[in-house]
Amino acid sequence: MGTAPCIKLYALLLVSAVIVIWTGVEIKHQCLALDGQIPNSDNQSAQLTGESATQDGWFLVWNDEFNAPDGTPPDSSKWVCNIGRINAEEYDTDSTRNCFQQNGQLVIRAIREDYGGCHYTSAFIKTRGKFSQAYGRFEARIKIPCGQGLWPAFWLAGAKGKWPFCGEVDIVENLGKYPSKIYSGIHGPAEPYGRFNSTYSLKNDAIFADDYHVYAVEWDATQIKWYCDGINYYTVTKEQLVAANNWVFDKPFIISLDLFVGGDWGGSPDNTTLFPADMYVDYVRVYKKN
Ligand SMILES: [Ca+2]
Repeated sequence: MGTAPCIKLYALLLVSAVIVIWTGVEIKHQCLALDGQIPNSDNQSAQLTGESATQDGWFLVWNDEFNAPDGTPPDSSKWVCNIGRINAEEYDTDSTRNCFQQNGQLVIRAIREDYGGCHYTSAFIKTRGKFSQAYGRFEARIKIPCGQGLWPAFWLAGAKGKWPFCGEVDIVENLGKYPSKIYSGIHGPAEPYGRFNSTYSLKNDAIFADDYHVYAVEWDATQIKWYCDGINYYTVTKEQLVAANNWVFDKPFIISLDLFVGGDWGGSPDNTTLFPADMYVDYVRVYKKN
């Protein structure tokens, strides 16, 4: 074999190796289709008694472990469903096709279907009129979906007043087209689309949708701190927000969970987006300090 064919062979091998590696990376970042199986939440919702009901001085005051029988809707003593086209492109329903409990978790399911003048249905539940609290640790263990046009969120809103004057704390939001990044922050009177926000990524840019993660805020009279799996990745202080005329965080807030579809921020789904798309919520827990 002469030198030139040998170089060609090496070049071919190199190109093949690059293609194999590149394909592997692509597969890693692909949003996988549901195989019809709803995952098990790994039973992180054990009995919350004694020691397990406290952590780092926080006492459990409200929770939903979503352990009701498979197929049941969210507990109406804790949640209300927002119905209609609220925010993005989907029609939110109170149907158990879009929101139900299974395998010890809440499933919020976005479906591609024509309904109520929209091309998608999904669900948006909140604790309005059922539960609100000022300050505390608000946490949820969630497996979000991914895919262009999906917009899952776990967030708090001031129980009274009009947005943005009521205030908003976005514990976690994700745009499905950026599956390795979550968004967190606040909105207030001076910052409807404000500058008090942050993003967070996992090690090696892992996809959030690949696993359950614990998303939380710890909020008191002086600051709000954001956590993912126990890591504090963002903090805003009352001092900063007062200076920016944005501190409206001394009053009760309600909890929201939703899976929006489309909208100005993340754009519409496209032919790569897989439906149905599921957001799995193992639990929501709220703690208070003594
Ligand atoms: Ca659970």
